[in-house]
Amino acid sequence: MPTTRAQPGAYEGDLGGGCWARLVPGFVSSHEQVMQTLLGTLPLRQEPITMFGKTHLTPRLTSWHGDPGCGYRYSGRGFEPLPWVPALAEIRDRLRETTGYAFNSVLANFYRDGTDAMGAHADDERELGPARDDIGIASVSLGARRRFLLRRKTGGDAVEYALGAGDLLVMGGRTQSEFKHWVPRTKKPVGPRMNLTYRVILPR
Ligand SMILES: O=C(O)CCC(=O)C(=O)O
Repeated sequence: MPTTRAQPGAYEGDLGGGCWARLVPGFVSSHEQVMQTLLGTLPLRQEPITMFGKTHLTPRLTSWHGDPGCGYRYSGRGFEPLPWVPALAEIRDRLRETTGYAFNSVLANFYRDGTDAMGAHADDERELGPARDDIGIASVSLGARRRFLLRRKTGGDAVEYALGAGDLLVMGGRTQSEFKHWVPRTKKPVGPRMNLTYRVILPR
């Protein structure tokens, strides 16, 4: 699959058509320590999800946190958030300042090794905001680097990042409407990685 590698270093990526992604390398400097704290705190587990009429367990561990009422539906299931824990709230506050988005929820994904993955999808559910044409997602990756690909729903080349080690990728504007993203499985030996995607959930 053809890919375009994202530039290293802080990077303002205009993807065209009101879509953009911005990479901030090493946003969380003590990323291994934060990951260990979160591993000891979050009730991470494999969730059953239903896709194309079949129910299976997610190939990664997850935990959903946020303000009360920030419920979220995906893959045919509704999730009510667990309360914030200090390490997640601390990063949320820095992200609010850095990006200007009023994040009120976060999904933690833990990839134990290269067999854990995330399939191609867009975070384009109706409850995400702050606006239909500006869905703000801040994705913070702790631990090992994994490939993260971003490609237009209509096809074409993918933009590829190697996200880990405290990197932050902010996606905004119409990116979720126009692009899909995914973290593929790998046969290469890779260490554990945790990804935190901060989101803005609109009130119901
Ligand atoms: O692990 C990642 O980098 C991607 C996570 C993701 O796509 C999501 O939570 O929607």
